Amino acid sequence: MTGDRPVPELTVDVVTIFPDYLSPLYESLLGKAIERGQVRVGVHDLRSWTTDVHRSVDDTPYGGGPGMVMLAEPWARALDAIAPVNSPRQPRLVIPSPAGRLFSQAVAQELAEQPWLLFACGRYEGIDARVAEYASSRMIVDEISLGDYVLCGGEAAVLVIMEAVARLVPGVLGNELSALQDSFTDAINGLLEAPAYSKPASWRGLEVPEVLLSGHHAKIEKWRQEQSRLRSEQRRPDLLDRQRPEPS
Ligand code: JFB
Repeated sequence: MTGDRPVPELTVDVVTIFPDYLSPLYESLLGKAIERGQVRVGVHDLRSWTTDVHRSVDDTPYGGGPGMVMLAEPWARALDAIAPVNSPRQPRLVIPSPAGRLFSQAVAQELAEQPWLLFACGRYEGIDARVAEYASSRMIVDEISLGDYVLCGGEAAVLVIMEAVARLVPGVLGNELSALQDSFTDAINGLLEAPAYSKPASWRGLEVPEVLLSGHHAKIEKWRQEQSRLRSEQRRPDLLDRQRPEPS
């Protein structure tokens, strides 16, 4: 026995005041990758870096206004403990925020190429803005928004981001090909996928489109491309505007 373990391709640290919220990270795809030693996950309670008896993590906002703001000092102590100031190895710091750049498949791809991601989950009205400024002197800081709706904190965003990222990490996804073929990543298309069907061919009076049962691969491919275009026109016309022009 050598005791050799596979070197993780991806390390993920998450700082939050709700560590239990991140338990889904240990399930499914990522859970299997953790078992195989390809991914390392650390979830940390921000309150362990507080110093007062009340373990305070928030206070009122300067300039007034509703709600509370997360204190800079516990965050700085957390960052310094997880990624020491003089260490040459630094994570990409991802801060979910309604004011971040919009998350997309391209951003997921970019994050999947990083060896180490550190997520900072805010609550209340967010984290004192100086924390991002402080961290940016030694690590790349990425403020990311999932979309134009308001969440109560960064935890749910981390779960979404990690689900999108994990399946792009080589060796993490079981089916290596499907990550490349599906919606948004399809290099040829950039459109929505055609609808999918499984057995039985006839179900409660509803039929699978005949062509899919034909075994005629060229016809099936043509049908799927038509469906892809139709669906995109109906549901996501914005995707057609980004189409590569057809050769004339
Ligand atoms: C993320 C968050 C809050 C400021 C803060 C921390 N797409 C998204 N919407 N909302 C968030 C998000 C992402 N990613 C988000 C982190 C925090 C929301 N809040 C609450 C609400 C309003 N203004 C605190």
